[in-house]
Amino acid sequence: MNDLILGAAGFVGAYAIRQLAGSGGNVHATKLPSEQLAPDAAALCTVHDLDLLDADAVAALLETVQPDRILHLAAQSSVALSWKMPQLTADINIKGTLNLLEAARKLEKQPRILLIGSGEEYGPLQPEQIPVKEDTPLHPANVYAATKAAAEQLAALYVRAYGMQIVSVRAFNHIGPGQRETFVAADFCKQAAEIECGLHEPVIRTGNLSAQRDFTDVRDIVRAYALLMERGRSGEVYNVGSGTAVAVSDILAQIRSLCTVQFAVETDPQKLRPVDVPVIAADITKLQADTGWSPQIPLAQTLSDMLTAQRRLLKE
Ligand code: A2R
Repeated sequence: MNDLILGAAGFVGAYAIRQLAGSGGNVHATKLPSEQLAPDAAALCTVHDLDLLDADAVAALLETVQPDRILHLAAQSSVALSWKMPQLTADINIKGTLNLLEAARKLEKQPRILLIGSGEEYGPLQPEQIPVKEDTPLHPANVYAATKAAAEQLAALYVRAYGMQIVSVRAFNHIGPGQRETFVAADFCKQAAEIECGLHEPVIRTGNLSAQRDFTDVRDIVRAYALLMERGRSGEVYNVGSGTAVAVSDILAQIRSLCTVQFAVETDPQKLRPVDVPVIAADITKLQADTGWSPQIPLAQTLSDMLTAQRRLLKE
């Protein structure tokens, strides 16, 4: 079994390599030329440089690797950056996906593709729509979400038009050690670790603390991806999340209880978004019915692992 992971140098990539290599697959992974894979993950796979915006290079790589399955993680994945760089976000998330679909369509042996979208695609939800089911209409409320919805529509079209084997995911917030601080839990853990070390005044700066999100450990997320690559139904969309909404203020409270020093909290207007969605939580009935998956790592464990990883980074 040849597995190809696109965008493997990102946060999820290293975890996905470990997951797929661990289940016996022959794993190929791509990264941008400027990126590095985590050394332990790189040792488990064949690494290729690939810019998804280079359509010829995407086609050539797929011809060489002849993948049985493709996990498409490559993206501009930050909502905040998507407001600042909308064209770049659209290029990578839409045109990049189209380059993949076109290259895969032309292969003699069709690979199965797992396309990773986002719970952000749903946009603002009424209380009665939560937890949100996959058949809920999409009303993306930021540039990132709109590009992910567009990529998913293109994939659905390629399934109908060309009979391709594509399973789509709407992933909800995933967190864990190694995540960049453009994401809220990682940001808080980094600030807390810096305060503990005396590198930072004892104040954590936050955006909107009342937002509620569906947080899942990245190690549980990649386990769900592996199961969907195996058992997901082509042409279907699956929510991947915990099924429970947690307020960002609760994440901060849990980090406070793990932190060895006291800190104050201040709102940083830079961290507020032009449009924010108050509550997001996934209905994961379909994922559970088709794969048997359920999350196993408690939030407290994830946050403790993230804070430990940040403390270790600061000591290096
Ligand atoms: O933006 P960078 O330099 O960190 O690189 C990201 C990479 N990437 C690309 N790869 C190939 N060709 C491109 N033109 C291109 N532009 C960006 O994709 C990064 O290494 C990777 C995506 O990783 P993250 O941004 O860390 O996302 P994460 O958290 O691993 O999420 C994976 C997927 C994404 O599709 C998200 O939108 C979704 O899960 O939630």
